[in-house]
Amino acid sequence: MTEITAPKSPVSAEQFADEIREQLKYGQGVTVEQATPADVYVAASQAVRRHLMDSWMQTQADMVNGTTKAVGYLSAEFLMGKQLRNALLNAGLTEQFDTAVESLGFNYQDVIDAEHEPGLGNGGLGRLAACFIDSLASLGVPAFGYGIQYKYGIFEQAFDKDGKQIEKPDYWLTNEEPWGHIDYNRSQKVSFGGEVVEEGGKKVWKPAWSVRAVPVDYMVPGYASGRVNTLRLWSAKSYDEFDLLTFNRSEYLDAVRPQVAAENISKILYPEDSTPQGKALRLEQQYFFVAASIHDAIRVFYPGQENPDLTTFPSKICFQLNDTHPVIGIPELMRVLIDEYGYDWDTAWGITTKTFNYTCHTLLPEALEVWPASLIGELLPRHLEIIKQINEQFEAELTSKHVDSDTIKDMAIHTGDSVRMAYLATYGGSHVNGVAELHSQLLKDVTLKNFSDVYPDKFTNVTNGVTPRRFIKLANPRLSDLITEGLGTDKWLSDLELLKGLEPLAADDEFVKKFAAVKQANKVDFSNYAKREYGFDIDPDTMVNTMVKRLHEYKRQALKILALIARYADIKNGNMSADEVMPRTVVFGAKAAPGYYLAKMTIQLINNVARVVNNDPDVKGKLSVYFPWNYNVRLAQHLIPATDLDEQISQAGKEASGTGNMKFALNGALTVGTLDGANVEIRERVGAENFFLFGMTVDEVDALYASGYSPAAFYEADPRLKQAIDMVSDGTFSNGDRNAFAPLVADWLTKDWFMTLADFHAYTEIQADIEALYAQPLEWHRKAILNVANSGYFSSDRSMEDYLERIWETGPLA
Ligand code: 26V
Repeated sequence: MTEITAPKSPVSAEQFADEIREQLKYGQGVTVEQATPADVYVAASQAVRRHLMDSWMQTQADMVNGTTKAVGYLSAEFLMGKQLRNALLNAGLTEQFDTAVESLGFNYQDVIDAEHEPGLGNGGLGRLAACFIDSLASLGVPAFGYGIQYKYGIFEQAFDKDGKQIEKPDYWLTNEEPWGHIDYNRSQKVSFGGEVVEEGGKKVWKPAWSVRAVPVDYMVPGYASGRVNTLRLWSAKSYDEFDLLTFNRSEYLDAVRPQVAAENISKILYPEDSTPQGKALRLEQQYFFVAASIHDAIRVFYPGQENPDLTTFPSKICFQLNDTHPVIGIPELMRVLIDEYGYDWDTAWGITTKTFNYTCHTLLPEALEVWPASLIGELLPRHLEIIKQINEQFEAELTSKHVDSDTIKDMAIHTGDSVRMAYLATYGGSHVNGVAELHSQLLKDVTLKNFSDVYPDKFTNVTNGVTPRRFIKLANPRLSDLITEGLGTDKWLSDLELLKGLEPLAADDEFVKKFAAVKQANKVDFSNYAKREYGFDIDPDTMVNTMVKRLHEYKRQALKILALIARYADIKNGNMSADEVMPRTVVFGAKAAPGYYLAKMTIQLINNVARVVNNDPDVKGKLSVYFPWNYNVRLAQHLIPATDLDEQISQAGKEASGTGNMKFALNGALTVGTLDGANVEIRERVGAENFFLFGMTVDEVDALYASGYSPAAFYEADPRLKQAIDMVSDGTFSNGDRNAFAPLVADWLTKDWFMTLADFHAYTEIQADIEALYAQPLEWHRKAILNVANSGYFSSDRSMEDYLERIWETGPLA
């Protein structure tokens, strides 16, 4: 007997159909006959929201009235993905929905497809935030996600006829958006600019202009917890009235700053995900959502109190800083406590440092935000003063700890015209964590070494995780059913370590065959999806080999494409006999930051390699390459379950964690990867024999740099590499144009900052192992099962437990 514990609402399909009908009538004013799938989507969403409403209100009440500390996850990005299926799952209404919608005369997939995915994030960092709030709700921990409701999310990617990326605005709010509740009555005023004056011995900030931060609330339903938390995304609105105060000081232009300027603040998500550009608007965005959130938390936890005792604030809520983006919250809380509530500096500092914790998500030095002090001074003059004072206190503290003066200089939070946000976050909070063991170690040893020497106890690790609800249950229903059958229970969905119970089944040929059949059916599904959405002809009987992630040099899509070209040349030149070639379909998905020249050129190269390879009869049936445009959460949910082999091939020491790697392992793909980020831990858990490891280690990378890396030497030494690069420069993939990819080739041969050429040989060597295993399907799938069975650790529920224990010191509501 299989034990089923998934939430199941007592509401019948007929009742739910009536609710949808009613919602269509009273919400949208259409009859079922008039309704489109998009109407039904809105109506069904509103209906399911009603089912979650009591739990939502109860959770808020229990949070405010109880004594359990809440978590405020401050993040500039929440990459939520589509909401309807997830809400139905957690409300226990999935089956009723499917039946109800069909009974109303609609295809349920059409209704699901009518939802436009909110792309309010760039990649891993934003998706992680979404997984984390899902897990907090599922654990019953009171939490807010605090962020920005951008009007335009991450751009929609298209390719032009030459295979170049073009970016189109993603206006995701064109159609009615049933999930966000705009709560005008709980707006916050956020101010900017102006000056600081002394009044009666006190510093008083006289801002020049203000915007209204309007909260848009999204339900975050937990799985089987009966709890519903809130994602509160702030939207900027202008105040229609003049700011009379400013106006009287005759700063006429400031006072009438056009409405658009105010509303620009939440207009668009910045599409760079590694190189901060130091743009004023981005700093405005950061301050905007953080200031609104801090005031909101005070309003929520001290309702109606004129003079709240804010020394208790750290026992009500702790704020997690998702990377440096919300770090301006540290001086903001200081300002609020001192200027608005009259606390002295030391009391304010005690409250602030207890309230904040910081997660670092990178190892690339250029991704650590540094703001020009002059810009902060212009936009937030009072905050700059506070930052300077924090820095003075910090330097005095270091001196008293006998840190030498050179080191103190290196550690300065404010120096010259720079404010280093990572340093401010490290000093101004209680804990700092990296996102995988290797990453946390490198933070301590390299990136934040001085800080870890002085404050060793602040540093900890929490390895990332992903939510099994979205990335297994919703994305891969076939595998979910098989897991439940294999384990005899569906409890693994809230306790993912139970997957361990599948381990013995890897030795059971019957189970392995069922597992293989699931993968095959997913591949057929994906092939149909790719045909429908992209016009691709993917052969589901080939190995599906996927590389999906942002396009960045350090992630080394170039390594994959060069190896692919080498393989193409081998087949074409007859270096491999037909039966030696394991047919492969390589699938790429990646967006490049619009201003990232080499990344965009890499996209163009991949598209052109795909064009040439896919049209060459000599390799037909052996090798094909597809690059579905606009990789997003929806595409991930289709592609990951259909993948046999996943690529995690970043240069060692560069990928902080990766979370795609976890999603693939949990869906029964094998990984080819380097010892980087969470790959290290995945390999440890699934077993070295079930992971295709290649490439230099962090130490080897460092040693090669130190000895003077010459990519040209690798080019000369490896004829296959040489040929692959030569084919890029001789016009093979650019209709004879020898210049098309010249900048890319020049970079490989002279700089190759991430040592693609140095790892090329090892990467091509490991392919033989991969193909030898794939030629034995039963053995391949056995290993895939062992990946699933041993990846339970990578649930974001476990990540949340680790944060709760090591950092937040709180837990579920009673
Ligand atoms: C930086 C910037 C800078 C300027 C404007 C926009 C923007 C947006 C995001 C970022 C942060 C980049 C850091 C990041 O995304 N890190 C990724 O975090 C994942 C979750 O922890 C992790 O799995 C990836 O390895 C890591 O690259």
